[in-house]
Amino acid sequence: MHSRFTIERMQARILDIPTIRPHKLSFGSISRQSPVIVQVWLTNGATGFGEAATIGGPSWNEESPESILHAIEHYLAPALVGQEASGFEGALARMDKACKGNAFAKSAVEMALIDAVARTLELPAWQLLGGKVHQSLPLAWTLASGDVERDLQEAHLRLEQKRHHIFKMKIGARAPQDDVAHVSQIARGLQGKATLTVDVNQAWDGNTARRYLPQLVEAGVTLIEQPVAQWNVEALKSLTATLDGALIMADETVCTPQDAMMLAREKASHVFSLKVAKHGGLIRTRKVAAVAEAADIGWYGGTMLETSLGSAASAHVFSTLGGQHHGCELFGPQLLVDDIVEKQMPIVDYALQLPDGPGFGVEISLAQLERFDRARQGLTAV
Ligand code: MUC
Ligand code: MG
Repeated sequence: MHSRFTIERMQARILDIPTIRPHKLSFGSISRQSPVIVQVWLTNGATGFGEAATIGGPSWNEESPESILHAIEHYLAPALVGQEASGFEGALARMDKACKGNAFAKSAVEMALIDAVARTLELPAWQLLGGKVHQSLPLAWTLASGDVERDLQEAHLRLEQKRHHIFKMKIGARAPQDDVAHVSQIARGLQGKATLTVDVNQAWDGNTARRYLPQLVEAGVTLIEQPVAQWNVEALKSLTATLDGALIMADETVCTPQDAMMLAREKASHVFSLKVAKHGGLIRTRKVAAVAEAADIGWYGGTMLETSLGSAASAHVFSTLGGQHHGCELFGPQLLVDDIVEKQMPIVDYALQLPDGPGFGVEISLAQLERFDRARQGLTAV
């Protein structure tokens, strides 16, 4: 039986978009982002777009732009074409049956389905996700140029422009004492005008974290993201129990609702960084958030440095979440030299404003998709 929402066709492509400056993380430096963009067409004539971005190919976790494209073209699209788009849980189940794991790839497809269905109904996506409770969220910026002077310049400018007053520093690439010195210099330079957080991206072992995190707290850091390896739940647990003056946030460790449940049971984090890609879509992001809320764990609106498409989709699901939140970091569009939407989400008084139009409230520029298409640019994997 053909419904109003039958999926007619799906197409995916990799874009390559340079960043405005090198972005340095514990595992390497990136100078371009390579989001995979999915477009889905329904038989009713509606179309929707989805996105999944990784950072540094497959160096943030197992998935890469190339693996995402492959999974979509060879397994996920064939499992869904001819099926019903509006039964999102059903679509997720079909994708799970066709393909284990591959959360990023599934998230891009689910995002496109939600966009297409919401556009058919002329509703913003948040209406299909439980209704919004936030119209805006405080927006962090990441200082990751690797250079103190440049970081401070960026921070001062963004404070002046009233764009950001939460700054996250990416550490873990250098010796821990050098990271402490770098963070302390930034903290002194900002003289209490900003909230400071760090993301170690799994770089430290438990003993290094127990030794150096108190020094970062002393310097003024209040939120510490993924200080130890993804598997090191014991260290996350001991830090959560003993570190005074700052909160421990899980990122790479919390992907599935089962990961969330395990961390809640182990009391191994104060906050979860939520990311649509690693949870496998908007619906599953809500499931992870539900575990957080039930366990009195806070949430943070994380990013994989998506364009305005993935960032707007993330903003829609984050806008529906109750419980304690610590703002968001959907600043990807600002780190890229250009975007794929006609109009970016506004930032007012240090907060990202939810775009309220149909779907995710952003209009894709087909010309920009063409311009950054990897196949057209003749580029290869990172
Ligand atoms: C991460 O691990 O959180 C988010 C912001 C940023 O600068 O890098 C990412 C990845
Ligand atoms: Mg992180």
